[in-house]
Amino acid sequence: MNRPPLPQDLIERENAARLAALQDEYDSLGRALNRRGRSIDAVKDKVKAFAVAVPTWGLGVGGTRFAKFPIPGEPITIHEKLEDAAVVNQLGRLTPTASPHFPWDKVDDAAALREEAAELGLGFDAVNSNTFQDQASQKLSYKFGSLSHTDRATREQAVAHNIDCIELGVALGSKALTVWIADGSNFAGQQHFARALERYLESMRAIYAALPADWLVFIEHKFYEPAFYSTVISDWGTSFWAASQLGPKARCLVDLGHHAPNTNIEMIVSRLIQFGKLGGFHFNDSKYGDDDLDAGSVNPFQLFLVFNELVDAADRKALDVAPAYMLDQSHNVTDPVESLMASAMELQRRYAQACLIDRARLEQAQAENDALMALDTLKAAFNTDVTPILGMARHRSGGAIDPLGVYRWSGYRRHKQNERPAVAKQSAGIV
Ligand code: LRH
Ligand code: MN
Repeated sequence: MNRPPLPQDLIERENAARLAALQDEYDSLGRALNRRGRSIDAVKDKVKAFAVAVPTWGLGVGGTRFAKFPIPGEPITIHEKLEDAAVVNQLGRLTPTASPHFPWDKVDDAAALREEAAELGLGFDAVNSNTFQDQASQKLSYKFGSLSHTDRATREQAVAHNIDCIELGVALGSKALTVWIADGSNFAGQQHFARALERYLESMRAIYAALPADWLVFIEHKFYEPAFYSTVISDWGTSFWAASQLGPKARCLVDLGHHAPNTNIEMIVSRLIQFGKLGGFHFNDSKYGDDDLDAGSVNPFQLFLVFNELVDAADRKALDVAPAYMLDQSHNVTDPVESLMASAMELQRRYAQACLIDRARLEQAQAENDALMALDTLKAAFNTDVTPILGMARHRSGGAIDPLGVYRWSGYRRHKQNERPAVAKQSAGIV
């Protein structure tokens, strides 16, 4: 990281004041885990290797159709967003990549942007296409769909955009394209379900054919919104079918907020792993719809159970491709840097706990149908406070033991307020 956004000595100074306490807590947890036959250093090393990508669109403040409340100093350009992403990574040391969205992040010189990001210690994860909005220069509207539109020219326009995204992604060093489409209907009878899906597949075949040899395409399902009667790619089954029709480079992406309330998402993850089609995640949390809340802020146990499936699969060598971990959140009432840091560490926490599950004890309980012992085995890990492991992993990676404290202490957002043009209040008005 040649151009760290924060003075590294600030982090070192703050760490120095906290190291003794951290070491004491780490040693104490280490002794407790030893009694459970676990090596705290082994878990710490796994945690140090854990990484998740931040969404460029999550670095600005989010909003709803009712309103958006900008914060002073929020980033608008991709350049400002990368700077803030570098702060998240410098303090937490677990978000070394950003996932861009086109055309929101489009630049004329992608190679220069790649260099700029590298200077900040960042790379690029999967690129995201956008055929759910009409751009000013666009000829044909996506009002009635994109890759599944009844009009061939509109489908071809959407395919061409996705191929543009691949070319931009190649220049940025990315290795995957995420395709989420809003296509669907608002009224019964408005759309022929089967024909729409056939048209979608035909379009995806053209996108698939344009993928470089070492690339993947992630199909992101969502059960509703913005379509409110039917959605073309509404669930994991349809996504799985499409990915299977396309070929080995097509995988399914699980956005945690894209399921009906109380859906057993960890079982969907298990199925996609078993069927060899799990490609990646958009981590967030939700209570009602696609709320895009901070990961683990509503249902941390579900997040832990998702990582239980991932750690179990890794132990069984059931994953031919490492799933892509990405956050996809909308920060309406918090500072995006703080929310992304906290959310990335929340994922790391649930992963660390999943690494502590006594799998032999769990398998025995499952074999003996000892339901309570099975749950107790999971809860023993979920109830383990792994804070010292996360702190030590950050410290050993050059990050801050207390990232939130150091961030607020640094006054970074205040500095940016003076540097960046104020964002006009946008009364979205019911859209
Ligand atoms: C759709 C979605 C998709 C992105 C968008 C910003 O709800 O999750 O992943 O393209 O949010
Ligand atoms: Mn998403």
